[in-house]
Amino acid sequence: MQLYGHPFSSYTQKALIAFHEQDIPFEFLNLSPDNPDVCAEFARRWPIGKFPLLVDGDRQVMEATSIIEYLDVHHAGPARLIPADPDAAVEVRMLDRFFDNYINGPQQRIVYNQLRPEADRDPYGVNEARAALETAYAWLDHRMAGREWAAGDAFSLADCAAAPSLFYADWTHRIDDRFRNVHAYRARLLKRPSFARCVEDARPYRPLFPLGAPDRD
Ligand SMILES: N[C@@H](CCC(=O)N[C@@H](CS)C(=O)NCC(=O)O)C(=O)O
Repeated sequence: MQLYGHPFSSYTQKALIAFHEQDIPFEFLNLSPDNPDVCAEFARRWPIGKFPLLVDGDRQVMEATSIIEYLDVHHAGPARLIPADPDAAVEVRMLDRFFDNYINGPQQRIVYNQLRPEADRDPYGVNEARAALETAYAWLDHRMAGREWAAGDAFSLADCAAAPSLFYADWTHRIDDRFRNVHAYRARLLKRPSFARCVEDARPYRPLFPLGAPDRD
């Protein structure tokens, strides 16, 4: 299998966590400007241009969640990232949507705004995104009281989504200290070997963070 992505990209990391969790062999195709052929092939395969993208023989899977679902169906080891029980799986998928839509969504809006030319920036939209993050942090703090992982008792797809989302969201819009359950959960995710490996592999790219990477994590 081949995974197109970039080590510093949150959604690439989300998919990489699943590969590392299950120890699934794959080739990583880095979408770096240093690899124009890889970038051209990716653009040909997926004109929408969002990564990661998985290629497995004739099969092509886009969207990080769908990649993890695909790995779980075709390549998973004994530890499933989507529970076999359909009702437990609903909960996992629901939390996966929460992290993508309500944590990573607003955090990406703030970061992408920063990449625009100054005259085209949207302070109103940034304020909305910051308010949305505050609401999401408060909801998550309540949700994580007494929980180790986001859904059920085991590490799942939802935690794959949570790890890079919370990692970058805290850089973009600091998680207030009063959200102790969120901080503890983020710290647990950072210690998880599958995600710790992503963070280490991405460390050289920190100067690329448009808002300036903080000197921690
Ligand atoms: N819905 C997509 C989102 C992927 C996404 O936003 N990827 C970012 C990198 S983290 C990207 O492709 N950015 C490049 C661009 O927007 O041109 C998924 O879940 O995989």
